[in-house]
Amino acid sequence: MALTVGYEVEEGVAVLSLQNPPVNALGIALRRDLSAAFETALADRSVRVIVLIGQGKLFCAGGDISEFGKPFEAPWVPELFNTVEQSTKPVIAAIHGAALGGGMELALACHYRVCEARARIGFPEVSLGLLPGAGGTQRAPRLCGAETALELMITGKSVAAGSGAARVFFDLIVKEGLREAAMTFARRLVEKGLPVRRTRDARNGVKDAAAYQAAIAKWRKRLGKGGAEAPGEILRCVEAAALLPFDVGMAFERAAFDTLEQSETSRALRHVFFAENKVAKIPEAKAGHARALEQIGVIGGGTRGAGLVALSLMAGFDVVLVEKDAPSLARALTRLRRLLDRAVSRGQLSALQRDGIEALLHGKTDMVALSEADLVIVAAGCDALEQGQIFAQLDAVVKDGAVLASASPFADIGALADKTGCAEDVLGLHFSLPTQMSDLVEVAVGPASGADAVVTATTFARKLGKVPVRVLGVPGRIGGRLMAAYQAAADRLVMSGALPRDVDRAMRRWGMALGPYQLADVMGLERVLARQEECGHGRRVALLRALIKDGRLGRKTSKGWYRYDADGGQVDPEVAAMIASLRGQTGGGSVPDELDIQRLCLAAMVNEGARMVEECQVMRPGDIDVAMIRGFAFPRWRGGPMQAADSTGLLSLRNLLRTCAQDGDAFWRPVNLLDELIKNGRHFSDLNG
Ligand code: 3H9
Repeated sequence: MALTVGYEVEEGVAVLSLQNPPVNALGIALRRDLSAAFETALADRSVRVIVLIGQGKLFCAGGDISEFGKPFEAPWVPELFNTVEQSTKPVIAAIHGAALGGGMELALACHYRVCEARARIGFPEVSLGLLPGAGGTQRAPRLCGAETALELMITGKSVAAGSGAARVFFDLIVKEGLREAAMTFARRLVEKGLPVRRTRDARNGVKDAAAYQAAIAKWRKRLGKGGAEAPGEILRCVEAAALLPFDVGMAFERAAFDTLEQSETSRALRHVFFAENKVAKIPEAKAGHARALEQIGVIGGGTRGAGLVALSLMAGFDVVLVEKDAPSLARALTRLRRLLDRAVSRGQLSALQRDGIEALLHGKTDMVALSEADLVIVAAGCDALEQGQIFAQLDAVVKDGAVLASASPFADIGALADKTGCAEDVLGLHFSLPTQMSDLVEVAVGPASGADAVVTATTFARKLGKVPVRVLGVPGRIGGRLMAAYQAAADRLVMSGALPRDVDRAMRRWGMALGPYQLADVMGLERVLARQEECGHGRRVALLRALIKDGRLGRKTSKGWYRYDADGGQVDPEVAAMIASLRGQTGGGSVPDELDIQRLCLAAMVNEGARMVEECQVMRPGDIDVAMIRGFAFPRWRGGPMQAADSTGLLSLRNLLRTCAQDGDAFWRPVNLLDELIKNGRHFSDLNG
């Protein structure tokens, strides 16, 4: 097997190069090879200095995340880094690209550090529900103090090595020519006879005890009492760095790391890390090529359309916005300006840039204006008939090779493609709302969608800073269908004795940003009704229909599931009375408690997700998780609904669904995939490939 660490000696300098593509992660092979290379360098009497450098695009992206949660194999990372630090010959880390997590910890275990100014350094472990577990919490503060260490470790953000407080870690920062600079640095060390310099013995960062404690106190206050586990553990470890001898601090860090590594939260966040990488792997990527994209056409300047125009302009595209007539166009432009102003106030755009990008916009009332567009997104036409007509008209005006996309989550892409003579160029691009805030774009692939069109659409989504998730072009997409199932579960719970506020509270406590009824009021009840009907829940919406009939349309009418006044949403006795009356008609049931609520809502979403996996509408369960986290405020730390189902236990969810299905409603029947997984002792995570 090829070695993952290169070894060469040049004029008394041993150069050990990490060669473990794609990111030089510290997997078992690299750890063994690095350990062996160190032994060789230490034993080689001609070697005076050791330089550690990364091959490829970066120095090292840290521990191999795929090994976490499994029994570790020696040499384990902290021990290996201790060996590096204990080296009797000076060790220099030469950093380019990035040194992240364990990669930065490796650099800290070296005696000297040389880097490229633009290299990114940081401790992203917190985003995996972990802490730097290879000495980072003990070594970094000894160099940089508590404030910088906590800032880096608790936010998890990477920074340029040559910027601000990060400079303190480095002995030499170069613009380019890293290897030569490191070699010169090494030779100079030998010439000057400079000794090893172990970070464990550094005192610079901890000598001002008052400043150190002030930083700890500041971050403790900022973290508050509750919250995620990893930041609290990071804080305690960094505090320990100033109080405990190094080796005891290391043991303290190790214990905290082990606990976090075994936690459900870290398991879920690690799952999300890989799911977000995998979601980009789509079959079309192999065969397809992205077409050139200069001009984007958007038909319809409503909330969704205006949002799309704003995003496209901000990404630097020339945009043609088409509305049906001059007044509609004027309204769309006003909406658009409001969005751009908001982007300025959020700091996403400068006032100067806003004025500049407006020059890229062409507002028109005739589809002929789309003749040069490379991609046209149809954000108008509320029903299939209207969308079909628009696609037929578009076909006559657009140039060959233009990609035609429907922004509607309910469009049947195959049916729309049939209205055109270019079925291979037709697909869906569903941006979650609000378009400016949400990261998700569901790329809906029809039976005839060609690979080039799909790759072009995903490239476009990425240029807008979004996460594209591939789904088959059947109505509802991922988010629509799972949110409709969630709502159906909530309604069932309300009909069996819970109140909307109980459901909302239970789901917020579970981690959702808003409960289903709060969300419904924000969305507008008519939109919720349309979604429920489109997703096949037409016979489960009696209550919703009753509210709409009563003029309760959500926040926009100051009453929906709640009543709104200056103090926000209040429980509305009239709604309670309507619920009671409908319950009287259907018989009601036993009152569900918080756990019942959380489990049924999850079970409904998971059953719908499993249906999509079973019917091959999504490529993997992890794609559903990414879509729900990125587009529908599903708590990231739960890992998405499919991961949450794995953690909760498929058997208990399946049994709950079976109980619900006893009333004859087929929606609640567990899909076969659930039975199959349970029978074979498998999980959704086993289907992620
Ligand atoms: C840690 O270090 C803990 C220590 O404190 C203690 C240990 C005891 N492991 O993102 P890309 C894969 S925790 C395993 O497309 P880019 C990734 O899945 C670690 N795999 O590249 C993908 O695989 P595939 C702390 C990893 O250029 C491929 O590499 N470090 C790891 O767009 C390419 O990745 C982090 O959290 C890993 N550490 O971005 C850094 N990293 O091709 C995580 C990547 O099969 N990594 N892969 O889909 C990143 O943030 C980005 O990969 C990076 C490069 C910015 C480095």
